[in-house]
Amino acid sequence: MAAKTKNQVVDSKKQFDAIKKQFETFQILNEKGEVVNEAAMPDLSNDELRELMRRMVYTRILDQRSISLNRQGRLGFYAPTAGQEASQIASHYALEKEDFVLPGYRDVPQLIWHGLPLYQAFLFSRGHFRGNQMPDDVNALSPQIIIGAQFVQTAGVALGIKKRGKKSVAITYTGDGGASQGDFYEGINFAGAYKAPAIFVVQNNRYAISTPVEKQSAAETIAQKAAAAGITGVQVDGMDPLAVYAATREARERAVNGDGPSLIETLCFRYGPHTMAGDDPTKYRTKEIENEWEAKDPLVRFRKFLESKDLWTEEDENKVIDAAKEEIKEAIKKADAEPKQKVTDLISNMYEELPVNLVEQMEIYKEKESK
Ligand SMILES: Cc1ncc(C[n+]2csc(CCOP(=O)(O)OP(=O)(O)O)c2C)c(N)n1
Repeated sequence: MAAKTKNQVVDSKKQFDAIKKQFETFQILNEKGEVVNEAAMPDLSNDELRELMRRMVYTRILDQRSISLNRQGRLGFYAPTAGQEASQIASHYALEKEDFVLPGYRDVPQLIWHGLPLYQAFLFSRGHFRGNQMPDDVNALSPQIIIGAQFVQTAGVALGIKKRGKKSVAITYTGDGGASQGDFYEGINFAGAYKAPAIFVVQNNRYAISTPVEKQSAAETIAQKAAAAGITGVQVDGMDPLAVYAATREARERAVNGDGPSLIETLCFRYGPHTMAGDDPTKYRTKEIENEWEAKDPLVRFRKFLESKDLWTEEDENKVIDAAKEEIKEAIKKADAEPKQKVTDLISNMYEELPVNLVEQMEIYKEKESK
């Protein structure tokens, strides 16, 4: 009897090819600052476009000054942001004031643009409790240090927003390394199941400290992980501010319209080290890779685009740079003037009602601090 040929159960190649087609990188502005996707152009006025540029230039200067202040010993923990301005600032620009921001440790710029005073951001860097106290009108949590934890928290905050019937969203940020954590999967899955109004942003800057993204996952994109959670996923050119803005704005609309959460992967690069604690990027990436990414720079690209529309000049840019430097100088002075943190501050800021053992310790420290 002739052997019967069996049908293949799964055609893996076909499956992967289909997935790949669904998660192609979304772009509006190419590296030369030319619009390559007119149909997707976001609805931003000339003033709004200029404001987006202002914020990105300011943030680049803040990064340069923060690195320098850190080297002078005037700041503590600092994770550089240059190269990620489009991913950070343009995504935040698509939000509304009432939206809730849950940042990672590299996402201090979004907090500042959401309303955290700069001097408090400096205090956060110094590990001072005042840096973690959001003003009442700023819907945000402090930067999360535990990789991925903010994804679970965001699912919860978004569910809370839904239960209160509010038309707002919770947005969170992590890196490509964060997308390997269990919390990432739990967060997107839970938010998907409850159609919670959440936006999950993964800034894929290609390295989790020194580990390249290729070693983190066999999946071709991080965006495609959305499919397993039953939510919308998109991979965006994270050096293109207009693409990041458009994708985030659309995700926000989906969320507030009750159509559930989205996962946005932004392809970007951090030009500096992982943090200022001493890693050396030359140990894990080549100059060629760095040059390749610097050629995609979001500020250069957006500047070219704005200049082509007569919306930006060198004078405009210098004004922003000077104002940023001045504000940073004032903010660091204000941070310096903040009373030193005491042990009793830590204890009293942690609990509304002190547990018995801390009542005792509080007395001991009060006594010590009074001397
Ligand atoms: C749960 C947990 N594991 C390990 C660390 C140590 N750690 C700090 S940053 C980092 C890499 C994160 O990389 P990625 O998520 O890609 O973000 P990026 O720093 O590139 O923005 C690791 C492993 C941590 N903070 N939390």
